[in-house]
Amino acid sequence: MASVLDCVTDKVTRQERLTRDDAVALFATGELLRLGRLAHRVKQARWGNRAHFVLNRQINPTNVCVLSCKFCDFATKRGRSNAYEMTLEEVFSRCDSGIREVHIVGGLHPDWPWSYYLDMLNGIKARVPQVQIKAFTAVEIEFFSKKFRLPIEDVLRQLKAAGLDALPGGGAEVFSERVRKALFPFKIGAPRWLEIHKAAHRLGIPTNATLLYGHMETHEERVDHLLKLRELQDETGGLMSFIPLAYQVGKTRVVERQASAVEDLKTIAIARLVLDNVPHIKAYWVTMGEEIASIALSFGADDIDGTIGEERIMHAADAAIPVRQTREHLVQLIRASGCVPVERDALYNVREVFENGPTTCLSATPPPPGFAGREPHASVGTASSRPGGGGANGGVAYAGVSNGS
Ligand code: V47
Repeated sequence: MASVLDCVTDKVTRQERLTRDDAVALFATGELLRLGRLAHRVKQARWGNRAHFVLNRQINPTNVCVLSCKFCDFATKRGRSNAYEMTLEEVFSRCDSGIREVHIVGGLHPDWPWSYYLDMLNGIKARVPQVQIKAFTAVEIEFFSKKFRLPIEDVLRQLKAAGLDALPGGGAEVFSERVRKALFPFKIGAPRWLEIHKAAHRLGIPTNATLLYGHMETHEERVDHLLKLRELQDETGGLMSFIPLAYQVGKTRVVERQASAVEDLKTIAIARLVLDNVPHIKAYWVTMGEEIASIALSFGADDIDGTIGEERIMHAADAAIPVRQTREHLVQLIRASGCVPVERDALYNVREVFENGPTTCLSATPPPPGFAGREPHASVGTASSRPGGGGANGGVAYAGVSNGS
């Protein structure tokens, strides 16, 4: 009898879309390596041996938040000992000229004025004009709209005029009303998240999409999440990247243990197969750990995010991984997985391709203190520059995928 992998391999070869039943069955397969190989072949058809990374800096301006989601260790209330609020100068001090992307996600602060956010983006662009700003999840956009009594389109237009280049994928959690009611009842659900991303795409702002997995969701709910994103992408084409975020157990302890490596790899591979219209699948090393993230580059992922610099959301939930990586380490991590490292910007324009270079033995040891992910180019093998090349939607999924395993 044909296995689910036999059927799915045939479909992929015929460039036929996977159904909900296919994807749910793939989560139950025992043929992990075969699933990974198929997803890897689809990734290779689009990106060859390349794997992307970005020199970025993550900024979480405050953890003060009007919401109290049951899975979130990051959010707190004003006046509590762990609460912090960055001044604009503190935000600016984190934007050095060696980075290509700032990624800004924070709590929903009850008192900050609208001008704080606009001044933040304007101020970053004034200081480091070449840096692209990926900022504010759909949940934050909805909050701004309600708090400052502006239609979503106006919020996005004003942020764009101030320097916004893209929206991060957060706030999607998992598109299930059952899970929303249990874990984040006061946060927007799927319909509003999707509407906000559609509005961004209409205004020419590309976005990412995340999935928070490994808590109380079922495989069916994970698949339904992917299908909603595929539908959105069919309509707008504005998604750049899909990022599954493994739930960090921390103190919220919705479940006792983080998702297994097998779950991580299956989620990446199935996302690559189901999201045939989303160009990039990101293995986020902060939540997966760098070892699984580098293996995920052979399971359909083509991106490992970036140097990060300082991350507080997952680290509030006790993520074990160091807070920052050097450019050299990411290059070596990608090389060690057999891929060609490609440095990109926030919009997936190619900046440098590291074609040749030594693959050294890697240890997972954190970089020395004070290393802020900013390395001289010459230190990392041989790089060939292609500024402005590539782009978010390069390549065509499935082309050149052959049958067999
Ligand atoms: O929506 C919160 C998640 C998201 C936990 O666009 C947690 O490239 C795991 O937007 N365990 C925000 N996840 C982060 C975000 C993001 C992250 C990486 C890349 C991109 C991108 C965007 O963080 C939230 C929520 O789903 N989150 N707490 C936790 N304990």
